[in-house]
Amino acid sequence: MFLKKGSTIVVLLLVFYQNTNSQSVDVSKRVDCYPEPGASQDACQSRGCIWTEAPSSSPVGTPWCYYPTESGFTVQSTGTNSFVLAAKTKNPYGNNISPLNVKYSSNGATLLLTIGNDDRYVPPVNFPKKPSTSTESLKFTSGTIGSSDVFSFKVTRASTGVALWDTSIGGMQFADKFIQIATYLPSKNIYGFGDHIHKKIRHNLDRYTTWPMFARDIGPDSGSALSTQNLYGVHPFYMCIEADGKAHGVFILNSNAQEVETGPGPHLLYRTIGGRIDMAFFPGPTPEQVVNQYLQHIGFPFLPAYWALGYQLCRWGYGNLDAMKTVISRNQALGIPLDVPYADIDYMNHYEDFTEGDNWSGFPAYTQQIHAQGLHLIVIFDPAVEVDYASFQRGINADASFIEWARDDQVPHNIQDQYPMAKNTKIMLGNVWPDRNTAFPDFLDPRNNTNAWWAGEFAQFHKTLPFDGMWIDMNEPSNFDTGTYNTVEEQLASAKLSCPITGSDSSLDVPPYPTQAVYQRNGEYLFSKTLCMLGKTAHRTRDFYDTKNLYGWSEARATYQAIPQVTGKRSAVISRSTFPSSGRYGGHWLGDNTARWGDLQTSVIGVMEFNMFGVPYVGSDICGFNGVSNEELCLRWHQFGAFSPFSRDHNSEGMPDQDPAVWPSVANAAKIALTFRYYFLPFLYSLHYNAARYGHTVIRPLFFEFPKDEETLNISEQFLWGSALMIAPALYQGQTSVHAYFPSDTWYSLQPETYGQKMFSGFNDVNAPLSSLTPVFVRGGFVLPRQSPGTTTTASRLSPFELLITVKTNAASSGDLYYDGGDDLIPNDDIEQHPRVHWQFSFTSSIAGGVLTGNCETCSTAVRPPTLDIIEILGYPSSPNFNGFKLDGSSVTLDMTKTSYNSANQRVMISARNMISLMALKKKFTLSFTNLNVYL
Ligand code: MIG
Repeated sequence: MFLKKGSTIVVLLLVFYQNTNSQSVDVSKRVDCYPEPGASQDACQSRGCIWTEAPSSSPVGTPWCYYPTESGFTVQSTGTNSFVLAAKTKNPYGNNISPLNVKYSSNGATLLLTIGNDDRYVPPVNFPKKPSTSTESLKFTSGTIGSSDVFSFKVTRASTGVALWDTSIGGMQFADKFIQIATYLPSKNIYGFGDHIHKKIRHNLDRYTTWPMFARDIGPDSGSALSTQNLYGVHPFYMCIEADGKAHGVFILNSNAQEVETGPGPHLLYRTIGGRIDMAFFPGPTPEQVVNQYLQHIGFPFLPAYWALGYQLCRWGYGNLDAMKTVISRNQALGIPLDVPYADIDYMNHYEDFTEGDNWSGFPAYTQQIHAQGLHLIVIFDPAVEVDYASFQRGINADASFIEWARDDQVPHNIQDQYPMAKNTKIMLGNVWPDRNTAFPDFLDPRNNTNAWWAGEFAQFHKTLPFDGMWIDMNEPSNFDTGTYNTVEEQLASAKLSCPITGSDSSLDVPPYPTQAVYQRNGEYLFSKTLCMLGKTAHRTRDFYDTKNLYGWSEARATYQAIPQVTGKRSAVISRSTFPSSGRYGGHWLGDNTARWGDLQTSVIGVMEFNMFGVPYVGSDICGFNGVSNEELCLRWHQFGAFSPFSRDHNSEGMPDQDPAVWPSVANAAKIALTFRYYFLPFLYSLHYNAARYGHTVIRPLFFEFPKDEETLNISEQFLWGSALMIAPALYQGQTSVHAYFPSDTWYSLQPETYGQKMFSGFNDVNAPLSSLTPVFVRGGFVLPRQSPGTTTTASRLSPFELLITVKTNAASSGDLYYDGGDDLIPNDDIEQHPRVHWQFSFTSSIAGGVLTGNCETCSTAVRPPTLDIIEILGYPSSPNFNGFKLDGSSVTLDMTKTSYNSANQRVMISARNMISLMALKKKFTLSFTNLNVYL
């Protein structure tokens, strides 16, 4: 008690010290004033900032040059929920905009805040912004910093008074190309921001770390201790768990190059180089509710076709169709569940979209063949099209837009004029996979010409090759070897796309502060490996500088929206670049990882993070993409990958084969893990339905379900399917057991060796055999639907349904089952109108017996689900009387060859052919039974 009081005094003294002496800010609370290289005392002070060397005991990355706390804007006038600010502090990267508007409002329980005037660029993303609900509310209050007149604000949780944001740390800036805002945070439990490689799911706020967010064709680097590189997509969203376990989320809508610096204050500093700051604060109070509120705002994920939940086998470098056939059939021959063969760019004619190469002449016939087996085909498409063939000509004819130069005198005619189809256009030509130059479709064209042409290309090609899903790659967008120029002569001398780095045309390509995305890559620019920022998009209405991060998002949308006229069936689009709300249109693979253990470990975190980002259909390249994989790694990766919503083995060109059939041990482990997956697909599909219909996650970190258990807050190598199934994969070389954490609750093992056993709470070492099932556990209190697995989802979904009921003492068990046509379209994404059955189950038991009830929440007679034939109960303490089962009051005759009670592991198995109809007409059922040793 005494000690506590003492430390409070110390804190108060520090605050006092700061307020009275603006010349020094504690090393943990500094807002960096010189984020680019080359800081010096003079340069720092000429920015109006403070220079204090940090002692070596300071947190890693402590800035020596930092803003005075009392820096930012003052209030010029105050309106209703709004302020007009005036610049007070100097901005090192241009003049601060003054007057500057700040407005806030609420949308249900979500608090919205905009900083920036109406003439500023706003990303054209069209979010649904459904009002959220919560048991909690947030409050906005404004104030001034210290004894100054500098504006600051707080967003507080009304119930506890905890400040989620408190900008009195200072340092706010708002120039045309340099905007920043900093805030204290209520705790160091910060999750999200993407996409990056995180070695732990929780950020490390004991040090200063800057994470650039700028979509780029850069593969994940899990090999170094810390790699802060931005990857393919941009997700300015984070979640925070407060000291009492309550969660909130914050989203900043901005599509410019941007970055976030987290620090030990705890605090964060957000910077962007364009647009404005459009924030949404989500009150939770549970982590799942935070994601739910976020998804109400940005949009719910798409529902993948059922087949897309099957195992997928891919590689780059098949060389020809026969190579592909060989790999697919050798895995099928081993009985490995397999739904989706893939073709990478190899299948194209000279890497031209919508064409087939000479070595692939039998591809359409093969596609018919795999369809006949109940399999589905996904093929790759790149966004950039060569400017000398039919697809491009049709685009020109259709008046589709492509990313353009701003003016004709910027066009390098030496390149342009080689192409009759592009000659009289301003289209910015690049170089990607095709032999000759390419154009980049402008999917933001508001006239829809581009998207209509794009859909038409798919539709036409589909008539030749009846693929089922679309894999869209290179959409950061990636361009090879983008160069630089100072003069027009230099530009004309280059055979490649080059961008201006001097002169008035360079203002977008070489802005005053290009973010760490540039500084951390020596010699690079914003345009490196992509197009020039001065390009025009959205049919000449916007700068590529502003919209670049939306490229993959807009391509995913165009591709998703093409599906009805292409396959005419529900499908799956997999996109490399993503942005908030990409999940509405497709899934994501985590990009070009490497066949290393570290990459397997970070994959677990990546899958959890993309679920927070509203892209639940996600997975890593199983066995590793770059580099040579090996038997043990590939085996463990399959044991984990079988539990990723998107489950695909993928390999780079030139690497030795790594499909399961290469090694008998991998084939065996993959078969076991995938067979388990296929058994539980009805549960996984129901989770995806709940994501699509209500805005939920599919995969959850442990802290989502147990946020008050501090131990869970940094568990990075275990995860849950929904609330009920916990997976603790082996992720290290030579590992034979997993030191797994079991939050205080009832957990049953589903591993065959310990099946049905209750697990102790806390850390347990669980066996992780190479030759058996991944450590997987089910939580008490749930009802999970499943179906006896076939080797395709097409076959599996015809099996009778089963329920796995897990008992939790003194509590009911509940769960749900979603079933529909599996691959029928959902017109206008209106899932409410979609023909389906959605059952809610509840199981209660007492010493006397048990009762299972089913209620069909939404029931369409157009859907004909198989019957429910098998019920398994784990943790049932006494034997049911198998002669006394009643379904809606009538006796049920059980199949006694498949019905049993095992008292050793308290497991009940109940089976009867066609036991319970799940058809719409039923609407509800009650199955009840008494226990044997009870005499009433
Ligand atoms: O420049 O299509 O991330 O999955 O195999 C590489 C070839 C292009 C990158 C993708 C990868 C794919 C590869 N692509």
